Amino acid sequence: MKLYFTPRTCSLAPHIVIRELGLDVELRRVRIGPDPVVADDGSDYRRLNPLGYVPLLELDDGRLLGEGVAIMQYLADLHPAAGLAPAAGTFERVELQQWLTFISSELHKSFSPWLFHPEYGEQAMQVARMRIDNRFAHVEHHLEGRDWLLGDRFGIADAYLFTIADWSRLLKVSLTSFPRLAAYLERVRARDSVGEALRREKAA
Ligand SMILES: N[C@@H](CCC(=O)N[C@@H](CS)C(=O)NCC(=O)O)C(=O)O
Repeated sequence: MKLYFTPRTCSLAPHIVIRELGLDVELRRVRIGPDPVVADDGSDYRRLNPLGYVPLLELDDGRLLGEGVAIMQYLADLHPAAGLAPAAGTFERVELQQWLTFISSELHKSFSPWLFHPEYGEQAMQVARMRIDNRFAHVEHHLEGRDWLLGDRFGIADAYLFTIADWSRLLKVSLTSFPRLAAYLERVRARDSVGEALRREKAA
């Protein structure tokens, strides 16, 4: 398999999942932007993903899978014994999907314009900041008495929440009002899988 990724972006989440599972996946770096290209050969990335964004997973038989939450669930389901996602058809799985959707639509896509689209202007940034603060308060409340988002073990929702919430550091957003979230991010960062994914992205 190949994972098309860009360092420090949302593609880190499926990359962490790959490291958690110990999968032998080839990393292919993409330079995102108006004319996205695959970094090592300069080919037009839109020929693989017409939407131009990462992440994208290419299976060994050539099939392509886009959207981070779909990629993470696919990978977790290939190796159910690793326990990164509850079994499909259970209430716990739907709870996982509830969190994945929350992270995707309420956090990820609130951060995106702020991080990647300065042309939206100051007002849009202020709206994003307020929205993120409100959503972080929800996470902070949920983390009371918990180490991980769901159940008593690390899972794919944690890989995703870490990836997105850690953008706070890039944007110099203080997490002093969210001490549980801050401690949670350090807990996730301390995992071997996360260290390995960050190292490989830096070296790629
Ligand atoms: N819905 C997609 C969004 C992916 C996304 O926003 N990717 C960003 C990086 S975090 C990107 O590649 N942006 C470049 C662009 O939109 O042109 C997903 O969740 O996988």
